[in-house]
Amino acid sequence: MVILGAGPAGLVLGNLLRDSGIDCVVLERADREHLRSRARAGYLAADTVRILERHGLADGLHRAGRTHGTCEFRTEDGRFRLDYGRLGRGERHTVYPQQELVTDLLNRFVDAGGRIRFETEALAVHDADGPHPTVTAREPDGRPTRWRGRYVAGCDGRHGAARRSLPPGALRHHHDHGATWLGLLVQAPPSLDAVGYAVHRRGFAGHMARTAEVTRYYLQCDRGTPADAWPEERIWHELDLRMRAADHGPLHRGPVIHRTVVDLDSDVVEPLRHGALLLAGDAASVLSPSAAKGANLAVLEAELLAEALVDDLAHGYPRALDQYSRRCLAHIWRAQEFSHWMVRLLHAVPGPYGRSPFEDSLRRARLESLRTSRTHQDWFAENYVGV
Ligand code: RFL
Repeated sequence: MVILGAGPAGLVLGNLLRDSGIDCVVLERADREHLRSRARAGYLAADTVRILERHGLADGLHRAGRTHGTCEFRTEDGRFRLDYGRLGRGERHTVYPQQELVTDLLNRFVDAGGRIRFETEALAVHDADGPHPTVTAREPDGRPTRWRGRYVAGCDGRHGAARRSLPPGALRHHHDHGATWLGLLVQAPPSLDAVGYAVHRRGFAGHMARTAEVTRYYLQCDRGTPADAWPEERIWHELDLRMRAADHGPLHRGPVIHRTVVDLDSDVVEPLRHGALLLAGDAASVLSPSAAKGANLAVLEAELLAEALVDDLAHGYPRALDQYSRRCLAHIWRAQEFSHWMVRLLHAVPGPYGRSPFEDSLRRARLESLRTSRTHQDWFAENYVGV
């Protein structure tokens, strides 16, 4: 079994297969240090935590993660809080930075004798329509190599070799939400004890705790803005205005330690299985980060895929593998639907004729419904924490 990519999807899959005695190798383009420091997600759903617990992969997040169950919306009409941990199914997030989770998964895999090749870039998957697929790769010294396995798991993200190797018939749904975020990691404690979503005429701003010393902020910016375009002064000025710091309290400032620009788009590959090539995580579908679902789906899909592969390879039952794509797509489209709803709740995206007062009024009505309707709040909570 060859696994492409050592993100949450590839490493959960690798650990579960190894624990079941299935021989596998993980090919990872980056070096170990890069994996340990790549900051992305932070909010793990209750289902994700249960999956990690079930397989003995949750020690780190139990030690250092913090549960979280409140979000705050700030709008021109004031602010309101939703204790989503008490709404819907009564479930909370666990805040645990993705790079910590990846480090835990990697350590556990390597300690158990798992094989991983760092700085080895997969180039293409070949012969996926037969029983002997291969992967061509480039070793750290530039040498080409070829890897064989009964199956290849494409867990190498949206720009990886798995997607490039899909047969012409594969369907790729793509939706551009039109909005762009400047994502910032700031060396400062969180400014509020809630996830903060600010809807403002100047654009969206978001606040998400990461650790006691590091906080993530997002600022909507124009498409094409380079990550380093805004000086720190401008960043804090915009955050103060959009988060309405003058009304609701100052933000804790600190140096910006990381910047990234994210165009909000979504896509889904259908199906997730193409013969011996199976997709999971971002390689299968990408969600806008507005609803914090990507890493959670990656873990869920990795568990479903591991179970199906063990059924097939260890017990000779191919049924779960045949159903893998259909089962994942049901979760993926639910998550896509909710994150699409979140994008429209939080942003004014100028259309071809500029800003639409009609859309602005719809968004205001949506927020008002969320503020006042318990039914709407329960629906929100269930979708916000669930995968
Ligand atoms: P990953 O984590 O991208 O890992 C893929 C791995 O594959 C390697 N790779 C290759 N290896 C070999 N050969 C090749 N040709 C290769 N090409 C790539 C890469 O080096 C990498 O190590 O994919 P995976 O495992 O599917 O996990 C997906 C998640 O990382 C992603 O969905 C989330 O980070 C999305 N996301 C969030 N998800 C959440 O659930 N909660 C959040 O709070 C959250 N916040 C975020 C996010 C994504 C963000 N960005 C940067 C888009 C915040 C941001 C800013």
